[in-house]
Amino acid sequence: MELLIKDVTNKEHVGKAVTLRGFISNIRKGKNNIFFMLRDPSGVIQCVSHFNEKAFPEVEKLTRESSILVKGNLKEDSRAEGGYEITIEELEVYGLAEPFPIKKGHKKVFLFDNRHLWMRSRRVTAIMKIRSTVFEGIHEFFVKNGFYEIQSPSFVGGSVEGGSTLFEINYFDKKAYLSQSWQLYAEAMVNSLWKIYTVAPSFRAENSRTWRHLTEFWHAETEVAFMDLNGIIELEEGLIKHIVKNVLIKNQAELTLLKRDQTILKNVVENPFLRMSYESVIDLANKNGLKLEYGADLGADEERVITSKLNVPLFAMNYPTKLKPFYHKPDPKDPTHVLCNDLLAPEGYGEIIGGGQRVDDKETLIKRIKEEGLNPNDYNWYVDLRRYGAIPHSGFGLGVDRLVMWICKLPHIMYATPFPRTPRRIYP
Ligand code: NSS
Repeated sequence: MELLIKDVTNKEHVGKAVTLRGFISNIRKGKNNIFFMLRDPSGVIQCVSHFNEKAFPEVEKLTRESSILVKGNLKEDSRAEGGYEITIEELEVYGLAEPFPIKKGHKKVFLFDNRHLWMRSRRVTAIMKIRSTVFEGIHEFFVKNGFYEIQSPSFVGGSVEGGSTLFEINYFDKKAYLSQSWQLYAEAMVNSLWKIYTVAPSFRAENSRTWRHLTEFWHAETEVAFMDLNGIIELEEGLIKHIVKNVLIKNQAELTLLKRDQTILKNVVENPFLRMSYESVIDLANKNGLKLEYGADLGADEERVITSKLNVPLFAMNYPTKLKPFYHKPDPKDPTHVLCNDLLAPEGYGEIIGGGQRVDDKETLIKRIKEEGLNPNDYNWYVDLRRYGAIPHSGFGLGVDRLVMWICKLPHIMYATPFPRTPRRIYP
């Protein structure tokens, strides 16, 4: 079995020959020896070759980011990072690297232009490991709770989240769009499967260019039959708690490397989330210095102010109907508001989830579609779902990149995703 650095850096292997593959992350050539750090997905280890013992002409040619196989004797060395060192006995070079373009102190644009190389840095690797735990946690949570995983198409004929962020594409002789959300299809599939989820990319032609918008983002969505707004809020809270708990258990090394203060993450796992009506959220914003009127929409800037002093997430509930898409169910007690929620992450991050209860009667749905200036005929199949045995149902969508950004406390969503897509960036 092939071993990684984490598997061999223990007392059991000291004094024995170990074989490792990896990349050279740091190299120092002296008169009598060469030291370098070998890096693999699990960590780094110092390797040394003393010229007086056994000469390796290949060693002298090694460069930063060359890929190699090393065989040598493992010993403890308290001066080396990680506490161990390998004295090289055999060496094989897979690829000798040209001078590596990435050095300390580069600006953001240069780093994202070289994202394919920058990926190898320890910081980016740590973020991607946390991201992996987040995806694992999503699947684990839904599977454990008896959900079916099911997919919807990415080529679609209409909008879910408003026309302004639709990506239009040529689809032979027709117009088509890239999916903004699986939701409308989920509402069809929920009638047979009752508890469903998906994890897939969604697309938005967002020109807002904020620190939290991508044009392609990963969307974890769920839809549940016979569930109301309160039920879906509990499900959201359970999911976020499960994911954050998993990260705290599995990613201590990465959170430490990122210097992430874990107090709030622990709070999130241990304490109930806050719940507030839209109006109370506006009041809270105004207490914190904003001057918002009832009816104002909340964007990145407003949510930053609202959440910057929170230490658990906040459910902002029951928004005015005109602020939300047609599929939200108007509150029977006050139809000027809908049974929706946005989950706002603390520490200034704001919305990570949007969801709520769906319109379940045909007349209201057609009326709401028209009010949004859309043509009900384009949504015939969706209206059908209210013609043939409509049921109460609810769902939500979690922006996974936004969640990773908050968990890692990153300054921009681009850092949270491997190869970010924004209005300005499609390379590499
Ligand atoms: O537009 S949402 O608020 N809601 C929906 O798409 C619903 N149709 C989901 C559902 O009920 N099945 O988007 C959901 C989340 C939102 O809270 C963000 O966290 C994320 O998706 N989102 C984004 N992340 C990154 N970039 C962009 N542009 C983006 N847009 C939404």
